[in-house]
Amino acid sequence: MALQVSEKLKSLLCPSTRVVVFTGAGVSAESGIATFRGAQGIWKDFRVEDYATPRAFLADPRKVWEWYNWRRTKILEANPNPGHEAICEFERYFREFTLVTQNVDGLHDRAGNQKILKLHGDIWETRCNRCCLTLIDQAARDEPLPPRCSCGGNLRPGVVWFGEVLPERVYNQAASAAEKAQLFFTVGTSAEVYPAAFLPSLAKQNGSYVVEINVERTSSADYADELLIGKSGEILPEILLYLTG
Ligand code: BJW
Ligand code: ZN
Repeated sequence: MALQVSEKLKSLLCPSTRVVVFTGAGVSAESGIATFRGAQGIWKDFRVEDYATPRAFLADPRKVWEWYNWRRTKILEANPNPGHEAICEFERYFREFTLVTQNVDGLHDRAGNQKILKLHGDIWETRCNRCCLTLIDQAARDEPLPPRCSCGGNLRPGVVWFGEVLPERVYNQAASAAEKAQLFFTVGTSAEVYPAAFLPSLAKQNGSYVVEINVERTSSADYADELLIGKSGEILPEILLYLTG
């Protein structure tokens, strides 16, 4: 059956609407990348404290790198899905469009989005703990692990761990886009991790029409104007059918 969307949402699907799409791990689930929370989530098998904090990296950088290498390999085996592709079409269609993602997998880049605000960094970046030199990798890192920078510091994955601040400029740009948005999609995120999770409510407080796309209700559903329950790889392509012109 065709997706049912409100008249209000249909009226907003025109090129002049200011749109933000805010994504989380659920968008990549149909590409075969595990989400973090829930029954099949990464945190069921790997404790946050052992892999995704600065303290974990200091305690055992080799273990953390082996985990990121495993995740990099999984991501290389995956491809963008129809949800990523639809979001790329949105960027082409809406004149003022902002993609804000919590995902580090690079699948939005591979789908073709040109401008992406990455709140939690990028798994393909490698950064020196000491001198902040940043490199872009194409694959898992070879031995020795942890890799070393020429300055003698340890290189680390360029992602944002718990207890670390988000890249300030990126977050400010995302917050500003959320404040100005007329239509805000929150897609495939549990909206449990802050400060990213403030964005949908920030948009709502500033008058945006908030649409949640998720396989289940999340805490964002309490204030979303419209809930589209289902897989993002199915719902987003159906929304494309309503774009005019
Ligand atoms: C589908 C689907 C399909 C499935 N279609 N949908 C304010 C209040 C409370 C706590 C805090 C606060 N401010 C800060 C905190 C602490 C902390 C935090 O938020 N803790 C909470 C968990 C309680 N935040 C931080 O530490 C952040 N830093 C910070 O605040 O700095 C300031 C500061 C510093 C020092 C002291 C004090 C303050 C940093 C957060 C970094 C998060 N990093 C991670 C790991 C990234 C690297 C990596 O990948 O290795 O980011 S954690 C992980 O969660 C990852 C994600 O980006 C993030 C969000 O997860 P996401 O994307 O929502 O995934 P899931 O799995 O949760 O949800 C998937 C959803 O998809 C589900 O809803 C499914 O139903 C759905 N779904 N299939 C559609 N096919
Ligand atoms: Zn260095």
